[in-house]
Amino acid sequence: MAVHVQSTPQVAHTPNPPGHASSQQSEHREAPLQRTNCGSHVDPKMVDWLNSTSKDTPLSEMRALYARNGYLWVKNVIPRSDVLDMREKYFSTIAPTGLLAPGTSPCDGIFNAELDPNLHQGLGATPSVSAMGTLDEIHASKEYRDFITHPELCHWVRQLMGWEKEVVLERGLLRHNVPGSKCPSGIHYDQLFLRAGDPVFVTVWVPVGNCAADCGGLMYLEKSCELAERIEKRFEERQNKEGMPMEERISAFNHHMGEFGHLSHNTETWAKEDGLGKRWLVADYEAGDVVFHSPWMIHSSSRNCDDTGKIRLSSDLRFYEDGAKLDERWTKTFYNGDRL
Ligand SMILES: O=C(O)CCC(=O)C(=O)O
Ligand SMILES: [Fe+2]
Repeated sequence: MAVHVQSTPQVAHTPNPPGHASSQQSEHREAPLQRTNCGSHVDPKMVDWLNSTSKDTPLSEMRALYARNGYLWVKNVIPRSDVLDMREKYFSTIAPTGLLAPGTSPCDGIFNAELDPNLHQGLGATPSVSAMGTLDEIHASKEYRDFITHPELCHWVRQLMGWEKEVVLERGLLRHNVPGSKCPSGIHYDQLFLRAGDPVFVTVWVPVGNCAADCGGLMYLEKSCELAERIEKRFEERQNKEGMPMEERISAFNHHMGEFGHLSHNTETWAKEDGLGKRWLVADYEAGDVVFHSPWMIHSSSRNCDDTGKIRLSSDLRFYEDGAKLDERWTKTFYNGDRL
């Protein structure tokens, strides 16, 4: 068993007020400045905390929260040691590319400050050519295959969604984000990338290691599912008008879309102009947490500003109910060049 030295934040179970989505806590902590690719930071008035839910919350309440908010962030779903084993596996496999600070342990995942962060991006951005084979290897590894079918994850998906049997898409992704590099994930909702299937899946975003709000994790646009559905309808109308071939329609990279298939990389301007002035919700995630989010929930990542050099690592997985119309393109293990 690996030795894990990631420290647990002092307030382990309620890092964000209100720590429980339905709790009565009134103390309010200022959200930290969120740095992105555009401007120095997002207007603090547009940033607030994501609410976490403890796993002993009644299921009916959790389902209601998921339906109302488009996400459910649950604490302590996966044993912390299983998550940190995955972190160690990832960084020890990628260490020969020189990513890690000399003398540091793979589980800590500390970036080598001598390197140019923008040349050492992970998936979602532009990984270096030297890392590509390694990323393929990690995604195909037994450890990662076991991780995406973790019994706790599958149990929670079945329970939350009320499904008898779930199917996990083989194309799960591990994404690292080094301090100082551009944000890997622009603004999007996941259905954009899985248009060949019905919008009935659930995404599970798993921080693989602690990830404080200034460490480049996901931020969610509050109550944004209806907005995303309207945006997708507009895309469909334009595609119909043009008579766009099906193969292009299902692509998140067709000519209606922005860079990398995203709606925008300008978090503040987009939220103000297209996002109806909604706020970005951020979080101090911990190893063991998971966030379930809807195919329509709008989200993006922020810049990793961790001053200890900690690399953000996360995994995102998608589950459908057995028998649902799923996006077949995502049923194969990720490899560089799969163009999805
Ligand atoms: O981790 C990221 O940067 C992106 C993840 C994501 O978009 C998702 O989980 O749907
Ligand atoms: Fe996403």
